Amino acid sequence: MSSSSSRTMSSLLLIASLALLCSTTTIAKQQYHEFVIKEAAVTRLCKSQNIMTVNGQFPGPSLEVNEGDCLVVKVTNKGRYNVTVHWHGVRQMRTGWADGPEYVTQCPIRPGQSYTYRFTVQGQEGTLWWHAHSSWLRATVHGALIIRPRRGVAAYPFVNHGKPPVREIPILLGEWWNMNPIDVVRAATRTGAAPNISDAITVNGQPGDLYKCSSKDTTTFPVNSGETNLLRFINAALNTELFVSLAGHTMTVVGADASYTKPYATSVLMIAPGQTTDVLVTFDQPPGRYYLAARAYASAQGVPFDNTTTTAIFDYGASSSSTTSKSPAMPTLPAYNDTSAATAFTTSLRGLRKAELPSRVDENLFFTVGVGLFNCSQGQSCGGPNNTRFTASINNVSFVLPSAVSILQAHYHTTNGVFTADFPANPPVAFDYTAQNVSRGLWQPVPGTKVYKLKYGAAVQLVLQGTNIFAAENHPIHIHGYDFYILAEGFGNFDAAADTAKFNLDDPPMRNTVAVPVNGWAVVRFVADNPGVWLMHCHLDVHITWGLAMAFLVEDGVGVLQSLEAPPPDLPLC
Ligand SMILES: [Cu+2]
Repeated sequence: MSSSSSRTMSSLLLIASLALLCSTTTIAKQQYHEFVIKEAAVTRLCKSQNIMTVNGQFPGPSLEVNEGDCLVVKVTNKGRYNVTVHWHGVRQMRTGWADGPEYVTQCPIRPGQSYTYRFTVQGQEGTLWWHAHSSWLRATVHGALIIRPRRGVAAYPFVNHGKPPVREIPILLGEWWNMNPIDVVRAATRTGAAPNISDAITVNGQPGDLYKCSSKDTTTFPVNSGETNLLRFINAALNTELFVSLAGHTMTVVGADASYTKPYATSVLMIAPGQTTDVLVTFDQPPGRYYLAARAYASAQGVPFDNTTTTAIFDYGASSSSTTSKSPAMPTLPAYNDTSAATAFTTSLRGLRKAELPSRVDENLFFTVGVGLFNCSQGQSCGGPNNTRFTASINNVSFVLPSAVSILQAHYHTTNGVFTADFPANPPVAFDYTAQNVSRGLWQPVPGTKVYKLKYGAAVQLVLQGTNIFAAENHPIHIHGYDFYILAEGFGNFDAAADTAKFNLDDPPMRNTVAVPVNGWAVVRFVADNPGVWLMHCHLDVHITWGLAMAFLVEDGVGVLQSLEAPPPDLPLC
C-alpha cells in the first residue's frame, strides 16, 4: 500500500470510529438523555386514566440540538408493553439500528429492558419529532426534536428586520381517546372492524375550551405585542390530518419537515400526521387573546372521523382583566372536506434553494396505495362492511411484520426466511385506480413481508398513486431514512405522458412525508445514499395497522462510509 493510500485509509478509519463514538468536531456536541417509559395518571375530558409517557411527561420532553450534534438517548422500558422509539425524519446515515420501527430495524424493548439510540443529526434544520413506533403507543409517547443551525457558523435563513424570531414555540397537535389507545387498536385487530375514532384533538396535550372539563387547562402561549415568533407545528395525531388557523394573524411558512421553504404567507395550514410546519407570526394586532384552532381535514367520504375542534390561546395583553373577560377571537377553518384548501396549501410550498436532483432516474417505481377488504374466512371475526375485515396495501401487498427478528438484522446477518426481495416495482394488475367502481376482485391484497432492493446511489423516482378501493383518502406517506423532493401531485390517474411535463425540477419542496391527494397521485424523487432497511408507510396509524407499508432495502456501497454500521451490542433480542 502506498503511503498516500494508507493515509487515506487511516483517515477513513478515523472518521468511521469518530462516527461510532458519536463525538465529532469541536463545534458539534454530544447530548445524553434518559427516556423512561412509564405510566402516568392524567385527567382529560372529565375522566382520569393512566397513559404511557416518557419520564411522566405528556407530551414528552422536547429535545433541542444544533445541526451536527450527536444524540445518545437511553430508553428504559418501565411500562407493560413492548416499545421502540423512532426519530421521525432524522436521516440516520449508516445508523439504521437507531431508526426504531419495531421488527423493521430492531426488536422491541421488552418491559424491564433498555436500549440506547445513538445517532448524529446532520444536514437537516428545523422541526422534527420523536415517537414510539410500536402498536399505537405513539398516541401519548411523542415529543419535539428541534434542530437549530450549527453552533457559531450558521443562522436561520429567515429574519425579520434583521432579527431572528424572539420566541420559538413548539406546538404538538395530538389525538386523545377516553380509552387506552392500545385497547382501541387491539379491539379493531380482533374484530376486523375500523378502530374507534378519537374523542378529542389536542394542542400540547390539552383539548382546549370547546371540550367539557377542559377550559381551565387550555394551552396558553404568552407573547408580546410586536414581536415575531417562530411556531413549530408537529402533527402527532394518530389518524387525523388537520387544518390549522390562528385568528387575526397571517402565518408565513418558512420550513416543513426540517427543510427550509420559500416564505409563504397563508391564513390556514394543512398538516398531515408525520409532517411538521415552521411558521413565522408577527403579533401586530390589537393586544388581546386569539385562538389557535385545529380540526380535521377528512377526505374519505362516508368514513367516520373526529369532528371536534381543539383550541389554544395566544395571549398578549392578558394582564388586564378587561381583555381576559372577553372570549378570544376564533379563526375561520375550512370545512372538513375542503380538498381545495388542503391542495392549495400543499402545492404552494417551494424549496428555499434550487434542488440538487440527479438528471437521471435509475429506478422508476409506481406504487398504488389504498385500503381494501379481506373476505371472511372460517373462524375469523369479520366486523368490517358486509362481513369482511379491513386491510390496506401498497401494490396489492399488505405488509406483515416479522416477529422473530427484525428485517435489518435478517439482512445484516443474511438470515433466510424472514423477508423476500420481490416487492413489485409496479402494480401486479393495471386498472383504472381512481374509477368510481373499482372491481371487487381488486379489493383483496396479498399479505407479505417483501422489500424492494435498491443499489447504493440509485436515483429513485416513485409515483404514489391513491386508489378508490373501498374509499379514496389522502394518505400521508412517510419514508424512513430519507428526505425526498415532491416533484408534482394531481388528481385522478398519473399519466406519465402528460404529467411529467408538470414536474418542478427547479425548487420542489423537500419533505419526509407527502400527503398524497385523495383519489390522486404524487411523484417523489430521492437518491438511495443511505444503506439499510427503511420502512415506507402511511402515517395514519389505522392504515399502517392494516398493512399500508413496505420497506426499501438499500445495499451497501463501496467502503466503510457507504456501508451500514455494525449493530450496537445492546440491540434488543426478540
Ligand atoms: Cu393512509
